[in-house]
Amino acid sequence: MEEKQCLTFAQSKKLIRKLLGDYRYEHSLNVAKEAVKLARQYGADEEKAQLAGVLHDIMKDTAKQEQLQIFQRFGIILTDLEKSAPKLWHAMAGAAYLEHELGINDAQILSAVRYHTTGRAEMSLLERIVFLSDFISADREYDGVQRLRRLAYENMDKAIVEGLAFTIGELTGEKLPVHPDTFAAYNDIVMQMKVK
Ligand code: DGI
Ligand code: FE
Ligand code: FE
Repeated sequence: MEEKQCLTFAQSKKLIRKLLGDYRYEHSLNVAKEAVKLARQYGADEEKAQLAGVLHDIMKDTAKQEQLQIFQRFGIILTDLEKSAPKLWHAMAGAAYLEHELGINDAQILSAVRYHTTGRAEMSLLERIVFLSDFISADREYDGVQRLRRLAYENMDKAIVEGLAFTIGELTGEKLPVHPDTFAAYNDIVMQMKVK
């Protein structure tokens, strides 16, 4: 069956304007902009990158209780680790909301939203673009962001692995659980770089 996207960029913007606060709305526009640039650099579909970018945090400002209701409504079972880490929920809830509430059936866009926080092993080009755009968008201000922005356009996988290492370092520093997909993403890229 022909894939249909169901939403234009303009419609997506309007939609997230209602669902997100000012800060998160601006962040989403910045991620969309960065995703288009990365898509151009690495030969991905710029329109899909823009849509996935603008929609990636669609559930970020939604109450935890409502996110849990989304999981329940669509039969999504959380692991114990996921239950204990509410910051991971918006990615899973976002993909489910896009698919089931908005009727978006583009599997590439759905999985780019689904895995934008943790990453996973063998990420697709679109998944990697959204993951990285989220890390280097214009509103990000952490130490080393300039270097990571440069690296993102030179070697996407090196930049992603830097991002993952940073996140894993932060999480372990605070003794927070690291999702298996985060480790899998990290191990996958590191091992591929060693083989090369
Ligand atoms: O939604 P954003 O703030 O734009 O960015 P994001 O979706 O990457 O979320 C980042 C947050 O998610 C940050 O507080 C760290 C957390 N996070 C990322 N990977 C993991 C994680 N938290 C846990 N517990 N485990 C992870 O593997
Ligand atoms: Fe997010
Ligand atoms: Fe984000």
